[in-house]
Amino acid sequence: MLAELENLHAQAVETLEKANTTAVLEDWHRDTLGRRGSIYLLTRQIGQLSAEERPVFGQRLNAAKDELEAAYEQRLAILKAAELKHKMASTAIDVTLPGRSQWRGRLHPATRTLREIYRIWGDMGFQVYRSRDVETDEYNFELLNIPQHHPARDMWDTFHTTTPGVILRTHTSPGQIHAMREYAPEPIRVILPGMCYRYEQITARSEIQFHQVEGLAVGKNISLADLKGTLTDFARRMFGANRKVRFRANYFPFTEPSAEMDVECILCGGEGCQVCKYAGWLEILGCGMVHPTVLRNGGYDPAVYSGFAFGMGPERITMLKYGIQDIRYFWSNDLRFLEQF
Ligand code: FA5
Repeated sequence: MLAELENLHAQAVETLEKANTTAVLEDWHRDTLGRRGSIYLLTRQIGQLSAEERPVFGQRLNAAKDELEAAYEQRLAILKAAELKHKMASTAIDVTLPGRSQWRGRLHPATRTLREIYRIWGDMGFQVYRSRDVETDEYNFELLNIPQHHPARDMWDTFHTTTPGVILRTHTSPGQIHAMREYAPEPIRVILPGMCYRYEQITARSEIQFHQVEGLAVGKNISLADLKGTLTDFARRMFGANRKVRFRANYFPFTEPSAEMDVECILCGGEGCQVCKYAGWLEILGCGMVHPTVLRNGGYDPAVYSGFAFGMGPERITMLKYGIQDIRYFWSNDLRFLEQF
């Protein structure tokens, strides 16, 4: 049995030296000195020895255990140090490397224009009034003086929901009625921004969804001169101090008289270019004095109150400002386009 002990001891020393990771070393400890380990199992056989052999064997066994335990501790310290060194080397941070720049998001070009529009109208005392995207036929058309079968409905074909009479708004003008009904008979100065939807052919200048910013001022003694002056001031603040504007007569069922406002072409300064189709002018909005029927529908007496309203398209304005040739870029989610702003 003593020979067996010496043999196991020699084997254990040999395998210990080969253990090259702490995990392997732990296995070695379990298989050698653990409660089911080869050395430990020998202790159980002591009972088979004679009384004289027992102390000799016991002494040698304890000495062998102590030797192996010490060798194990020593090896463990070496392996742990090596593993720590390796870990530190592989996760080291090179503080001399140049930093990686952060990827920064940016605002959508339409959002930038919208915010600029809010700021300008805010400076002129207009508040933002939010109104719903899903509207009733009544608000989108009828209360705006566009009854069923009115030919003007052809200009604003829309998307219908499964609920009869509930549609996606074709313009922000129904918000005029909501605002008037909320504020009447107080004076109003609001802008109503939001998404509009039209069932029409998509072209380089027309999308099926686009923003509009509506404007509404209602009070006593508001005249066409106020409309012209306010919108001219807006154009100057938006496009530059010396920008010329002109008003052309137009027709909208909810304003009387109605007009469209053009600004001198932003790109060529009125000389004539591809963007303004050599006209020197660009149309940016529709406007007019609020129709008496609409005032009445909003809760104001048209004999006492008057008002002006306008509706502009921020995407079209953005196209003019940056020389963008196609409106479809706005909602196509192409980063090559969006990253230019
Ligand atoms: C209207 O929608 C009127 N509600 C505007 C108005 C308000 C007039 C208040 C008088 C008083 P119009 O259909 O022209 O009018 O649209 C107004 C603006 O919305 C246009 O000048 C244009 O800039 C933008 N717009 C209209 N249709 C589209 C489209 N399909 N794609 C992108 N922009 C559009």
